[in-house]
Amino acid sequence: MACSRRRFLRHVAGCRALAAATGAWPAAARRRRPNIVYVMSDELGYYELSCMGHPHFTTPNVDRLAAEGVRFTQALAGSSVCAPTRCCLMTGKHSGHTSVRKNDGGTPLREGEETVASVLTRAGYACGGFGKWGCGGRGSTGVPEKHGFDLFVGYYDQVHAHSYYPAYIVRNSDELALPGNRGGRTGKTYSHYVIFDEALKFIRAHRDKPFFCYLPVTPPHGMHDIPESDPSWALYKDKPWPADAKAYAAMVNMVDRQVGQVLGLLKELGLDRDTIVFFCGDNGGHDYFRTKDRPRGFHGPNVHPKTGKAFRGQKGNLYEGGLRIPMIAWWPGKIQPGRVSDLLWYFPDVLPTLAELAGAAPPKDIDGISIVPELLGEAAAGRKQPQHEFLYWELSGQTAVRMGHWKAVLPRRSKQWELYDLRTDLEESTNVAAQHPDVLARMKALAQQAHEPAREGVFHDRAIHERDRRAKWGDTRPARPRLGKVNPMPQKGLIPPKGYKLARASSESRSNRKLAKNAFDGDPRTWWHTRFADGLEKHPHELVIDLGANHTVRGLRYLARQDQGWNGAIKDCELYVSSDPKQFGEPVAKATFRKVKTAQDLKCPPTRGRYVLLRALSEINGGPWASAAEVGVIGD
Ligand SMILES: [Ca+2]
Ligand SMILES: [Ca+2]
Repeated sequence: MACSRRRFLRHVAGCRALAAATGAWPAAARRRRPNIVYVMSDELGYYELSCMGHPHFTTPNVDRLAAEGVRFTQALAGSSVCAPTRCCLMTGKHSGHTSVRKNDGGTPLREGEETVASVLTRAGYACGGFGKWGCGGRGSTGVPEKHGFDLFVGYYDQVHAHSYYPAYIVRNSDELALPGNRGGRTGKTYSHYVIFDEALKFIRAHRDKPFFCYLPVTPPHGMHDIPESDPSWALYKDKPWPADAKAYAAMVNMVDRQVGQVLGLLKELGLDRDTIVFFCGDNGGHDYFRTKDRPRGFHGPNVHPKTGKAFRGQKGNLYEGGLRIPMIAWWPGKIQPGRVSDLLWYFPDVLPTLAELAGAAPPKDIDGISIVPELLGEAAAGRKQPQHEFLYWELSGQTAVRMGHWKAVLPRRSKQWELYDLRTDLEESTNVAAQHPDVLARMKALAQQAHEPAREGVFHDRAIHERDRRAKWGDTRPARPRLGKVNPMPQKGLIPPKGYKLARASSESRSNRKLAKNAFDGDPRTWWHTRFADGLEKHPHELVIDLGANHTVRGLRYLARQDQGWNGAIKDCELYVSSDPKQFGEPVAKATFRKVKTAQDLKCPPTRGRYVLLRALSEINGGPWASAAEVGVIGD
C-alpha cells in the first residue's frame, strides 16, 4: 500500500514536472476527467436551505447533494455583489486584480482575458453557460463567447436580468425571442424555463465528451416572479407571508427541483459517476422583505435558524454576511459523502480547481489555489491541501482581508480599519484592532499589496447593450404620470395657429421628442426643448414660425412648459418680423418673461410680415437652454 502510494506520488511528481515544462498534463497521466456542472443561485443565502434547518425552505435535491457530497462552511464569495463576484469566479483572481469591479451591469472583461471556460476549452471541454453572465454587455470585449464559451444563453447585462419576462434573451450575442413577453413582471414565456431547458439540451448534446455546464441561474434574484402554474408556487401561495417573500421561497424550491432534474439527466445518460456538481450562492444573503419583527429580512438569510446568531452585514458589504454563501460539491465515488469541511476558500479558487480536475494548466497570474486535495482527499490528489496566506476583497471603497481566523475590514474609506477574531466572534461584534495592532498592520500591508487599479474592457457598440437594459421593462413601464391641471393658451387676438408652419429652429431635443413643432401644436401638454443630449446647444435659441402669408403682427404670446420643471423657461427674448425667413433686421420688441406657468404677452408696434422669429437670450434660472409649451402670434 505504502509502496504503491509512493509510486503514485512519484508518478504525480513526474507529471507535475512535465506539466510545468509543457503547460499541460500528458494524456496518459490524466485521471479520468469529469464533466463539471456548476450551479450558482443568485442571492441564495447561507442558511436558506432545508438542510441548514431553515423552516421556510424546501430543498430536498440540494440537501441530497450535501448528504452525498461535501458541504463547506467557509467557502466565501469573490465579492458581495453580482458582477464583481462573477468576475472572480470566472478569472481566478481576487477583486484587487479583476477587470470587473463595478456592479453597473455590463462592465466588460478585457479582450483575451482567460476564464474557466477558455482554460477548459483548451483542455477539450465543451463549455456552455446558462443564466446571468454579468462580465460584459453585448457589444463589448467581455461577451462569454469570446471567453471560451461555445454557447451562452440568458442575460449578458444584469439590468436585463431583472425581468423574467423580457421580449428576448441573448444567445451568443443574438436575440432569442420569448413569445408573448413585453418586459416587466408578467408575460407568456418565463425566461428561466427557456434558459434551463437550454442547459439540459447542452448536457444531452455533449454526453460523449467532457463538458462544463455553468448555470449562474437568476432565481431567486428579483424581480421576485414565478409562474402561478409552477409546482413550487403551490407550496407557498397560501402562506401568510408578504407576496415577494412567498415568490422568493418558491423560486428557491424551483431551483432545487431543477437541480434534481440535472441529477436525473446525468443518471439517465450514465454520467452520474463521471460528473462533479457544485452548488453555491453568488454573494452573501440580502435582508430582503424586512419587517419590524424581522429586521434581518423576512427569511433571515444570515441568521442561524436554530441559535439566532447572525453574520454581520449582508449583500453589498464585506462583513461575513456579504461573503458567506452556501457551497456544496458532489461526485459519487470520488467525494466522501456527508462531509462538512471548514476549509477556508473563495471564488478565485474555482478556476484552478476546475483546471486541475480537467487536467488543464491554469494561467500563471491568478490568485486562487486548487482545492482538489480537500475535495477528493489528499491521497487521491497526491498532495496536501495548500492554504491561503490571506484572502482579499475590495468593493466601492470597502476593503477586507482574511488571514486564518483574523478578519480585517475597512467599511468605508473615511473610516478606521476594524479587526475581528472569527474563532470567538463569528458575528464580528467586537473590534479588537487596539489589542492586536501588529496583526492589523500586517493585514493592512497585505491589502495594500493586493490592490491594483482596475483595467476594464471596452464597448464597440453601446447601442445593443442599452437595448438589453431597456428590455427589462420593454413597453410595460407604467406611463409617466399625466400632467396635472395645465394652463390654457388663450386664443383671443392670435393669428390662428392652425396655419403656422415651422420655418426653422436652432435646435430641438429629438431624443425625448421635445420637438420644435410642439411649440404651436395647440396642446399645452407638449413642449419644445432645445438640444441637450448628444451635445448641448446654448443661447441664443431661435424659433422661426411661417404664418403662411403676410399678416400684421402685433406681438407674441408665450406659455412656459406645464410640467413641474422650469428648464428652458424663457426669460430675456427678442421678437423679429420679416417677409424673408433668412433676413430679420432689427428686433420689433424685447421682453423679459416672468417665472409663471400662465400665458404672457409680448407686444410690438404693428409690423407686416410672414415670418416671426422668437430669439431666447436667457433662461429663467440661468440655464443654457430654451423651452416653450406654446407660442402664438398676436395680430390679424
Ligand atoms: Ca447576486
Ligand atoms: Ca405644445
